[in-house]
Amino acid sequence: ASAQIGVTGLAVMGRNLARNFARHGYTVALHNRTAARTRALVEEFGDEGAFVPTETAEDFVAALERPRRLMIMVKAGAATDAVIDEFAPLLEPGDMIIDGGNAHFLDTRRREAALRERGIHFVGSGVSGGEEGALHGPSIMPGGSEESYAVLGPMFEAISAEAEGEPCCTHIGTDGAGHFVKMVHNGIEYADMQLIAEAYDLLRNVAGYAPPQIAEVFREWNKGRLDSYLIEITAEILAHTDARTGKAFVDIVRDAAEQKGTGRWTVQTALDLGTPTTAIAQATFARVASSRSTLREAYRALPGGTEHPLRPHEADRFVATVEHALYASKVIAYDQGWTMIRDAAEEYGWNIDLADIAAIWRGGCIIRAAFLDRIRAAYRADPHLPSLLAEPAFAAEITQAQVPWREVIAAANRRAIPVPAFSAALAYYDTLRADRLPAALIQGQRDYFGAHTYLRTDHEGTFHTLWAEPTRPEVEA
Ligand code: 2AM
Repeated sequence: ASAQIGVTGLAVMGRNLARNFARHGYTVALHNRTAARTRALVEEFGDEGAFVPTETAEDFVAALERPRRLMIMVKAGAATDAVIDEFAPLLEPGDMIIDGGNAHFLDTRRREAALRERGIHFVGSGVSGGEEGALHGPSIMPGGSEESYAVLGPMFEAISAEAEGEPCCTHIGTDGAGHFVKMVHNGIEYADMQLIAEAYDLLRNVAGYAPPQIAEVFREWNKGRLDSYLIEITAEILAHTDARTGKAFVDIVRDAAEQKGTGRWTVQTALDLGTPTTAIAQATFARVASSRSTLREAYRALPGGTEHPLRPHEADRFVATVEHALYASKVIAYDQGWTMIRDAAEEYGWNIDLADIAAIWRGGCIIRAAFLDRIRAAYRADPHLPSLLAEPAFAAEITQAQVPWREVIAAANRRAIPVPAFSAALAYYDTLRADRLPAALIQGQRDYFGAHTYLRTDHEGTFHTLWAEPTRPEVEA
């Protein structure tokens, strides 16, 4: 028993994580359902560190130092349960199973509770950054017990990405907190991608820019407050020319966006928690809608906007306008994500440090961005900040963005360019800042047809109006 960690499930994510541990000096036990993968890893990368290849579950478990640390890197869902069922009987109290897959946090809560009864720590851990991240440093979001983090934390922090010398890994909270936060990360990622895509669409079809010009705009933006991995790769994608046709790459790709489902989970969960994550929801629906070819065909010939693209001098001014709108919408989308994490922390009793979430997303993961430093600072200064917009610097930027933000959405509407995420972000802002909302009328409608009662602005108590009576008298319910 010499391995500090074992990895089972040696597809590309598992393989790269195993190599990452080994490259950091850990002895790594290897296991895979199909032993050929285990052998291939050792053959190809065996000189990178200390690997202990094993073929049977028993040998794998026997290779692990106590308390055993066994990391599962298989497909989320039934495969994860199957692997847990295979290994749990071979483990002892104090041992740890880490699930580094993209599990649903409710599955993680269930598995954690079941294994806790047997004295086994189950650590559902978000791992972000894809294949490259897994090998060179992901952002790691472990849930599970404090005791498990005391052992696993240093190992995860060693292999995680770094941002300004700090590891992109922290103990998120108990049971499913890690997988929850990973899910929200992906939801925010959907929103950020959609916002960037809408900004591109505006530059293309309102400003009339060609893809290489837009690439240049994104490159410039990447030097400022929008500095982020997603903006950076967007510039590269837009600058890419298809070798086959000589056309802009973006013009030869089918415009039907796919998804693996974490965005959908985020939206479903947001509804359950009562969190209005509208930008994430619109981003998810935008992907879904783009893929509905029959519906798109049915709508295709219907009328849209009438206005022409801007003239060149107007177009150049429009670029800065879009930057404001993109930035403001992005702040709202992230604020919605953080609100969702706060809501879940309350619902599930997780003690989540909201500043730490920003800190560990600064490196390794897809939404890594300079702007996360500011989110961290905001929550460091006030852990109970009710919203990012309650922080003066963010409020000032949003104030500054008012005119351009609205202008961009209006310009899009007039030209029939869909901007669902920009619009959702602005509507969210206007909803929350409104002095009075038409929700009052909704309450009236509910009371009218369903006697659902209402509260008054001027008196305590619950009331119902007898709508069927000619004088509409009010009664206390
Ligand atoms: P395989 O190489 O034997 O297919 C990603 O699919 C990884 O998870 C692969 O390493 C795969 O093993 C493993 N995997 C998928 N389903 C599994 C299951 N039900 N039991 C064990 N490993 C599984």
